[in-house]
Amino acid sequence: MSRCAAQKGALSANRCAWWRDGALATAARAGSDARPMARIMSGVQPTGNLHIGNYLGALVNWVRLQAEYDAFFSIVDLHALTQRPDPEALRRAVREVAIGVLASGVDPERATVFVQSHVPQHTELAWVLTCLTPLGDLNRMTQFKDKSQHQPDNVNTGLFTYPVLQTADIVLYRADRVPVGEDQEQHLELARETVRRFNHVYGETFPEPQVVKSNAPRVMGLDGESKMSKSRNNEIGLFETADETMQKLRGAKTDPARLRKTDKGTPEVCNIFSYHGFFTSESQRAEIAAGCRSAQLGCVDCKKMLCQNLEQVKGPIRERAAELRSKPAELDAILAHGASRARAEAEKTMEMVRSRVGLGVRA
Ligand code: AQP
Repeated sequence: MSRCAAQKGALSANRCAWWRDGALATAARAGSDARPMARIMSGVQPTGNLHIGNYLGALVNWVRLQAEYDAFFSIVDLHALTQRPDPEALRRAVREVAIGVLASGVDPERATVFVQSHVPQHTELAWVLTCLTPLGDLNRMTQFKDKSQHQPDNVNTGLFTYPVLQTADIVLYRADRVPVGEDQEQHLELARETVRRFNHVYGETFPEPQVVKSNAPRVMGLDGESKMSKSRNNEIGLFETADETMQKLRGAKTDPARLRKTDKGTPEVCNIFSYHGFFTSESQRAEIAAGCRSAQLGCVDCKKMLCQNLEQVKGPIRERAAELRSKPAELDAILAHGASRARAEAEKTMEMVRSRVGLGVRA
């Protein structure tokens, strides 16, 4: 049985053929190898604890897409070096993020889950692409400007060339699609431009990766001012207990008009109500909105409801994570298997790239 049929058992033969034909056509156009399924690639940085922004903006999508695509998901530790983490903390974060990815439902039997630095071809390709990327293109990247402000004492070159490494991450696997949050769309546009430039200079090599938009492209942080981030101390952690979350929610901003419980509010301007949009049923949301407008429902009660609903999602993830943590050898085996498959695919690409750009001995 083909991998396509085996993995997508429930899908009809026609649908399977559609995927295969689409992927073959893309591969033929790009001059790459024939593949039975279209491919996606995405990554997450081990820069701290995963939060509900990462979960809603990325992981939910990954779990959905792994059934439809040949999926490559990476814990991008080389990117995390741009924040100069403590070495032990980085090693720990790599494992914790991998655990979070798996506990959220990514299935290593379906998707290739691996650590970026276990595949040295990422840095090799990044250098080739660096030499093709105009300085002006990187100067326009807003994430570089944001991060430079956020870490003014460590504005390193890696932070500046981050989108080039990200492009290498994607094209190394000749990915057709890339699921990302809104914050990464500018980088994706740069990746597409780089692919066009490479194909123009050296001949058709890579497919142009398309963005797969998430249903939660930008989840705001608890400060209500910037997007939820691992490194901004404004997150609701994916592994937090209900008590820990409630502790954070108590201090979180709501509608500024609601200074007292008797003040009437506007749910649409409340950051907490925006989280209800992801975790609360429509009927309960309607009740909360009415209670807020009429001042029948206080902010603390609204936060308690959110905490309960969050726990419905976080509780099972926390349990699966605890189980994975108790079996470190199993996690090592999953990551070793993922790295081995990723390296094999990456090397196929690099053989082609080296030959096209004039490195090594021509076959
Ligand atoms: N707040 C968010 N809302 C929606 N999606 C988000 N993502 C991150 N934050 C949000 C998505 O999660 C994936 C992995 O992100 P990342 O770890 O590679 O880098 P990031 O976007 O820089 O995430 P953080 O949490 O903000 O990390 P730090 O603080 O280290 O910079 C991506 O698909 C991203 O879109």
